[in-house]
Amino acid sequence: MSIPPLEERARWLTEARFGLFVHWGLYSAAARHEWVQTREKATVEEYRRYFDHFSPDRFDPERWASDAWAAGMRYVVVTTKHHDGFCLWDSKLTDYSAPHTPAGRDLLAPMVAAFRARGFRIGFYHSLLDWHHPDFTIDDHHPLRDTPGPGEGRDMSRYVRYLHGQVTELLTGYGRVDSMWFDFSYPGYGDRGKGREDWRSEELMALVRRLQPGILVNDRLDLGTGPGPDTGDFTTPEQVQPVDGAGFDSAVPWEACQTLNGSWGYDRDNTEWKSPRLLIGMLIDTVAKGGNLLLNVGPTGRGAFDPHASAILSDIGEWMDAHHTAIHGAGPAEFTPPPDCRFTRRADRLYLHVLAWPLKHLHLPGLAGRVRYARLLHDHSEVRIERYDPADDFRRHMAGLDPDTLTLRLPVRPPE
Ligand code: FUL
Repeated sequence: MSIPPLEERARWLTEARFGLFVHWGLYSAAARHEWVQTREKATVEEYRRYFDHFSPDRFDPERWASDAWAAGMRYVVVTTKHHDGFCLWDSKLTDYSAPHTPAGRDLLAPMVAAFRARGFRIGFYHSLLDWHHPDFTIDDHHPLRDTPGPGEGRDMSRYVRYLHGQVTELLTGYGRVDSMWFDFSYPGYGDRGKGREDWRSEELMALVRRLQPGILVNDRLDLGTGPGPDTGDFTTPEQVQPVDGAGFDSAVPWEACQTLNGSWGYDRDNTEWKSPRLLIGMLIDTVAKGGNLLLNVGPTGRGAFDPHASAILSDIGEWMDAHHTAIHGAGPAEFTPPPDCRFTRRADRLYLHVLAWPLKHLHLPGLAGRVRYARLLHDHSEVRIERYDPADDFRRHMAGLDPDTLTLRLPVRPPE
């Protein structure tokens, strides 16, 4: 089957603009960050206690999906397997999976079903690393290298067969998968010798393309990005708002991923929650620069969203309810915004996002004569356009404006 052009495959992604990232696995029970196994140098045996006690009795994927939908998210990317090697689905290639914990069942299938039923596009995060697999080579800069284990004698090629086999299971057992989110190769690291990450990335990419010709693949197989099928389809800046769309290949979509509090997995005592206002600002900034925002929630070991996370999603949802037309299906505009503002654009509508309320007047260079009507988006109240008598150069001169500049007279009270 032939692979549709990137532009066509990526249309849903750039239309959606906003997605939910879910990091959920055994580390959610430890509740101390998804890297807890390596941070605390736990051996496979020590870490197994989370496997033995993984009993997510509050797991309610319909609720996850409805909360995320209400927040304005339109796609989901879920950790099928994180670096700890634990599989949320019923893999035939290992017993280190949800059905073999007290959970007793495949947890990926109900998630996919719930999100798909709501209208979400489905993405699978899949770690290339595996701290559980006996043949995975723990690289030489990894804290786990000091833990007792087979060490020598590990056979990476066996692990790679396992990796490719699991990817095959994921891309044949759950219907259409819209994006594959591999994590991660470290460019150039292999040159240091020991611990070479050789995923047989080219073959893996070809396998994914063959199994799901319409899929999007991220950039973490280290094959570069570009519009061709042999490379990644989108880039994934992590925990950073890129300066602008530049620096990335403009033919390739990008998706910034961000946490709510610095940790991807549930981290009980981490209180560094970003405010809804900040996150909405990040979403706006991202769309204004032509990208997507993939915002993460780390559900608890019981399978519920942390109340802080739910409250944040609900606040974002309130904003999205009134402003989603400036986000969904929107993208960058060709005008330079004034300080503390961003433009997004959708067809002939220009959206001006005012991140800090200005002093009554807002001057928009290059827009004089190009705007028919202006209003606040949340309640459609008119925003007055200052009409200068072309003969009256005096006021213009007083404000230091050039004739190309459009001036809006903003209400004193910002929208709440
Ligand atoms: C990183 C991982 O190491 C983190 O745990 C997380 O999954 C993030 C999205 O990608 O590279």
